[in-house]
Amino acid sequence: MFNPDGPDSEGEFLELTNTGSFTIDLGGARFTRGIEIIFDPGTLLDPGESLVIARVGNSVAAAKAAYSGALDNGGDRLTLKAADGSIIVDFAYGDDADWPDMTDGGGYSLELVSPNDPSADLGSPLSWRTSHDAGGSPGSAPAGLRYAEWRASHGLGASIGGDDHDGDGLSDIEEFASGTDPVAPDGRGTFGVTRLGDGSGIVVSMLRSWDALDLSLQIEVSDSLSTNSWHPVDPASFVGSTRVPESRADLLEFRVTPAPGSARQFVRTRYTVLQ
Ligand SMILES: [Ca+2]
Ligand SMILES: [Ca+2]
Ligand SMILES: [Ca+2]
Repeated sequence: MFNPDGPDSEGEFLELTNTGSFTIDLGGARFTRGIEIIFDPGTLLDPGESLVIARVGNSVAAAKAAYSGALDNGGDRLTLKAADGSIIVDFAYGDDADWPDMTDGGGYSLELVSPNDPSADLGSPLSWRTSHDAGGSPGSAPAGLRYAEWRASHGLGASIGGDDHDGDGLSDIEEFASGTDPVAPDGRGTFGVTRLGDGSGIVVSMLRSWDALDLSLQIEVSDSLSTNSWHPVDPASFVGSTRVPESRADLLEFRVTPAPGSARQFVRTRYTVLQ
């Protein structure tokens, strides 16, 4: 939470989670960019455990340690180094239009889409989402359902790729992504296309439900539809994500323009359930 809707000195926080399988000793580790804190000796983080830190004088109940300095409201680079000087994490977040709009003073926190993915690019706005609830979830797991839990909650068995239980044209996983009902025909698509006013291409949009926890969305493009021609769209084409409260989802938008010299471009969405 880099820019809370109240005073930054009270509401800012940062949550560190050990996603590995060994206990981490943070004693002597310190942030060398962005904020200032040196962790006390004996600060251990077990696998799956989280540690919330917040500004000196904060009112974040879950905070276990305090830092000086601040998470800049205009974006910041954060570097955490271990006691031996090796870099644990180093990335920059931003507040431009391609970063989730409600996290920049709107009362919501930035949360990782796939916190257990060590290859996630923390500097990319595509790796982050708006927190499920206002205030974020410092010290507790994010709200929502994993795909298997969501299927079970609707009485569906194990997933078979391409399932469309209610036959409404939306696959089960697309219903999970968009927050629609997989056992009742909805008849509303989640994939939108708008032509750019200057004719240079299109904007592709799709919903990502607040409740979908372990889901990755990717836009892929092709100029021929042949199997090997599909490739992920350039991350720079990500326009941003906007909250759509009536759908309980975020609307993700990508700008897609045909490659120079190609007459056609095809676009598809790939949904992946994260491990
Ligand atoms: Ca701030
Ligand atoms: Ca369906
Ligand atoms: Ca449905």
